[in-house]
Amino acid sequence: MRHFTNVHDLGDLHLALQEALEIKKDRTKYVELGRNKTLLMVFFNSSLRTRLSTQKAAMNLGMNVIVLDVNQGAWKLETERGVIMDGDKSEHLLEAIPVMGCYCDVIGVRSFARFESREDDYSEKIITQFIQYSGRPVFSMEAATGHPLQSFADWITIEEHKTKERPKVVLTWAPHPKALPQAVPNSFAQWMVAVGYDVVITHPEGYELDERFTKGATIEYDQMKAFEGADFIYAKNWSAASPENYGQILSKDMDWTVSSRQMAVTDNAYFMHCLPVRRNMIVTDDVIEGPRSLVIPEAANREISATVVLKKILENL
Ligand code: AN0
Ligand code: CP
Repeated sequence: MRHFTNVHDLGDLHLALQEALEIKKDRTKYVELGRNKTLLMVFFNSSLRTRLSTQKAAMNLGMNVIVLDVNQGAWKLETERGVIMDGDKSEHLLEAIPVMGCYCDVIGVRSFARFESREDDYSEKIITQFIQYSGRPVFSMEAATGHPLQSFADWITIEEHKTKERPKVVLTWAPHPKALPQAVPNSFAQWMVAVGYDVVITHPEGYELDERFTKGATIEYDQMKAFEGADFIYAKNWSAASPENYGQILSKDMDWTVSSRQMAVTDNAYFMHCLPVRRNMIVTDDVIEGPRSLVIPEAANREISATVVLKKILENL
């Protein structure tokens, strides 16, 4: 594998899952693979889990790691070509990217949707430029429209906990005070369909996700109906994805907050969320603290998904 921005980059998914379970038993089994190789992690946005788990994954593989927080200490970067740079931005991404490539062997990029233009976000303008101009393998640490390292970890977590061959997995929208990207729900829907689960997505009208990610899933606008018989509930807020309302908040309806009321109609479902989560907006205290909550095992599996992805990239260097 050269670059990783999508479930389809990983190749045979079931082999990848076996590798993940093998690595989980012996995390440093491939510690020689990354010796004298350097990972550069570039963050345009905040992170707790991705930062720590990806660095840990690189350490499992014996790599050296450099972390760059672009907005804290680096020059402000211009991203548009053709701009007269007489404002506050001192450097252009078109120089910065190849320079970054000089100091490392692999680059991880976190660059959220900016909500300035749906076209720019959905063409993955920033991470695509890293792929084009860095000369290095690039992987997504959450880009504008996807967060595949998260979905891979979510999949590992479901495989570890499922009791049915083909569980019912429900992705539910939940309210949030700020406009959030569609990256996590996009990747989750796409990954869950790709591995063949029974996938239902529920959200208020207007929150339809792009079909390129949801094809194969069932859309159900009635949240209670969607939850019936579910084995896994995956909550997430996202802002509107449609061209007409792109990036807007259309609802803050607290009836959608996941509580014991909805969990009661599931088949004793597990609760999942990628974190960070706002309690009593997305999910009530009792559900996230309850015995069926998987939020911590999911986060733990981020180290595993990142180790598998980095291993595959290193094997192809
Ligand atoms: C981000 C998002 O919704 O995409 C990161 C989630 C992993 N969340 C926030 O910005 C709160
Ligand atoms: N789930 C996740 O990616 O968390 P961070 O934003 O803290 O990295």
